[in-house]
Amino acid sequence: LKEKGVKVIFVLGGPGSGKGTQCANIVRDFGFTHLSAGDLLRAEIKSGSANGTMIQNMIKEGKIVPSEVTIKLLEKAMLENGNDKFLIDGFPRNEENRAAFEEVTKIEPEFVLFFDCSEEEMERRLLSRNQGRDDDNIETIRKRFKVFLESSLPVIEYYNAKNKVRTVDAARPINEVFESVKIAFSSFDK
Ligand code: UP5
Ligand code: MG
Repeated sequence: LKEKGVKVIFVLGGPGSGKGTQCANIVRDFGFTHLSAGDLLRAEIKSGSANGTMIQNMIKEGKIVPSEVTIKLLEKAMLENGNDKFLIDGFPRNEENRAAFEEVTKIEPEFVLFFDCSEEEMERRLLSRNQGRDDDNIETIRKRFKVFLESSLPVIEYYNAKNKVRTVDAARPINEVFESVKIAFSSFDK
């Protein structure tokens, strides 16, 4: 992947901060391919793979799936796709995810797009999403918030220390958030 000149942007933010919604806009306007780690894991459950039950249980508990599983799915998706620029949404979720991805792929992100949003707003969005996700119930949502604070925010801090984080106030309406997203991408024209 690295030899192919593949470029990666990590799209991070709490559960319900709008990662998937804004990635769809970025794909439309900037020609990236969107890879949601959560979507890839949910597809793996549906496909009836050997890891399916383990993944399903972890998502139900808001826990982070072992990085080897997620990285394999991300690598496969990138290799199967002809594009050379990818939005990786919802990954890496902890320090171990981050280190393993860099170790395996030798790829460092161009930058990290971080959607900053309050828990109250994220909770409201998740409870009204109604797409039948196993983890959109208040018990699991609380667990997801806790894991985000304890394990995922440190990843954002790690990249922040390297000046690689572009933060967007994600608590505003979808089109206003996208205006800020466009500014974050304006220095990445290709
Ligand atoms: N919405 C979006 N933007 C809005 C706005 N500006 N104003 C008002 N409403 C807005 O949006 C959520 C909802 O809010 C939607 O109804 C949308 O219309 C509305 P969405 O764009 O879906 O937000 P997103 O940030 O993508 O929320 P998501 O729930 O997908 O985030 P999570 O990070 O919780 O979920 P993910 O799928 O990434 O992961 C799920 C689980 O998989 C994890 O908890 C974990 O168990 C597992 N996982 C891993 O183990 N490893 C990984 O690497 C990835 C996932
Ligand atoms: Mg999502």
